[in-house]
Amino acid sequence: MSSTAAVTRAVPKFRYLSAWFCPFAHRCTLALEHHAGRVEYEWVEALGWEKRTDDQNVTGSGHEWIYHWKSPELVRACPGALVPTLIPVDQKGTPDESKSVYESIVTIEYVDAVSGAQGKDRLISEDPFLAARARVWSDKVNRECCSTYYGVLVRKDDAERKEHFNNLIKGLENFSKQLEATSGPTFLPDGQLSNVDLTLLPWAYRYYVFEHYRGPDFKIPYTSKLEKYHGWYDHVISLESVKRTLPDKDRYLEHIKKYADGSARSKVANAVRRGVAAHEFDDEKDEA
Ligand SMILES: N[C@@H](CCC(=O)N[C@@H](CS)C(=O)NCC(=O)O)C(=O)O
Repeated sequence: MSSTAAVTRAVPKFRYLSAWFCPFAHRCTLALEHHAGRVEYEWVEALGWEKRTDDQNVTGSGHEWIYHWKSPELVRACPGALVPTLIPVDQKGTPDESKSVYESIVTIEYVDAVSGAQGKDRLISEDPFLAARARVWSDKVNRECCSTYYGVLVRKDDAERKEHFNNLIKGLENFSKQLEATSGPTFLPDGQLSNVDLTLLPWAYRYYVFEHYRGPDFKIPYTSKLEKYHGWYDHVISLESVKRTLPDKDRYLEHIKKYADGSARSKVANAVRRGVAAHEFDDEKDEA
């Protein structure tokens, strides 16, 4: 055997602690499906909601939705007990909770790193400059285009909702302008999918709920400043690896009602109700 002969590589396997509705987890699902065949996973639904009477008047709606159930495995494997959480499983099938990985944007990078993919299949560019730029933009779209989503839904005052919506549109315009710098419809050149696309996509797919719960003024407009954004969206949403991950729109609409009527109690909802951005939640202050 020559020293350059390919070594057979064991496909990395995971228990994937997730929740069907969760856009943060959706990021991780997108990475796992992008690398289907190069990584394997077992989906474990790890959160359960329950509707209760709001005795303490926490939500002001007369009722509250709380997480009545979190899988014990999730509580053990992730300090904040949040999905997505990935637990590696060895070739004999034994999970190692001491090596769990969480935080959705980190999970994208991790899945990409263990996938063994190369070149244009990578979600983190092999070019250090492009990879660095993508990390900056992944964080930026998270703050400007994803966190603002909860402000539009959870805040009660219409002017405040509008302010969050306008900030979201500004974020999409910034993203749109960056897309002009590439040759392809994606953030990286030549149509290569990246952590930036996967960070934004779960929310971009969910923006339709605004029109339903907040009216026509909250529809993402088709302006010239957003032309590239819409082109990006149409491209990424039609990819086969993405289509496999999309939750049913009516089912999700029903789920997100608890955020739209202010009765959801989760770390993200509690943080936004308290007046800070969704990504600034505090494990202690915002514990549901
Ligand atoms: N910063 C985390 C946020 C994840 C998150 O908030 N996930 C929600 C489900 S959509 C969750 O697990 N919530 C549990 C809780 O609020 O206690 C990430 O990016 O992974």
